[in-house]
Amino acid sequence: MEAFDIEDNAVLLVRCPRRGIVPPPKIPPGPHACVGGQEDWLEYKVVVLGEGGVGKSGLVLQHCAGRCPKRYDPTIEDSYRKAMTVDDTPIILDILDTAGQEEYASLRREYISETHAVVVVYPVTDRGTFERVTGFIRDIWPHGDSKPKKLPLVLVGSKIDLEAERQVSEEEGVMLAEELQESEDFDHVFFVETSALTNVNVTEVFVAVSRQCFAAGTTI
Ligand SMILES: Nc1nc2c(ncn2[C@@H]2O[C@H](COP(=O)(O)OP(=O)(O)OP(=O)(O)O)[C@@H](O)[C@H]2O)c(=O)[nH]1
Ligand SMILES: [Mg+2]
Repeated sequence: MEAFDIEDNAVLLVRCPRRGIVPPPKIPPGPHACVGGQEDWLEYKVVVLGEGGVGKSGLVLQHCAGRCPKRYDPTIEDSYRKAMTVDDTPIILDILDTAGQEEYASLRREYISETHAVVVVYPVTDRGTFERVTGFIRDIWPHGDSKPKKLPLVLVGSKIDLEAERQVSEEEGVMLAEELQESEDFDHVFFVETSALTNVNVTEVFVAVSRQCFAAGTTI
């Protein structure tokens, strides 16, 4: 992957239990805020999806706050805003960390309809989850329209620090990404393996998302 640059003063702006109920705090005006006519900033919405416990929050928190909680605390819905510079372009990613628990599954289609890009996570330590990825995506992807929505997709194989427990090879991840790409439902599919715990390839996920969004050409 080519070089990229994350600004030291990139900001974590929002963490709220239910978007829409707790309003995000006002972004302070300044060179790293996308308010008050800071038109140079591009802003994209990204939704992070996957079954419960696969490592979505670890990934998002490592990227936005530089930490991966060891204790499992199931998410209902958390929203973050993270500024970074990718390919000399300052951007803000509006990242939605979703619930993997089945009781919230009905919200997933709604998220897809409102986003610019999707990150889908499975742990390399769980073959069952990996084998359900295609079905999981098919369930939430828009169907039935004469022109289904095409979105960029980043497929993430998480928890690679648990190498001794690995059940899914990197090659299988690559093959799944290729199959998804060939299905033509996606604008672009990027695959990467990560560890949120040891901070491996976490930034790469969001750089890839940003580049896919640049390529797609739409912003908020
Ligand atoms: N070893 C290891 N553990 C991880 C990693 N990422 C997350 N975990 C752990 O896996 C458990 C679940 O991680 P979460 O990130 O909370 O999972 P989630 O996908 O957000 O789960 P839901 O919010 O219920 O959908 C936690 O105990 C984390 O500490 C990782 O990269 N490596
Ligand atoms: Mg979570």
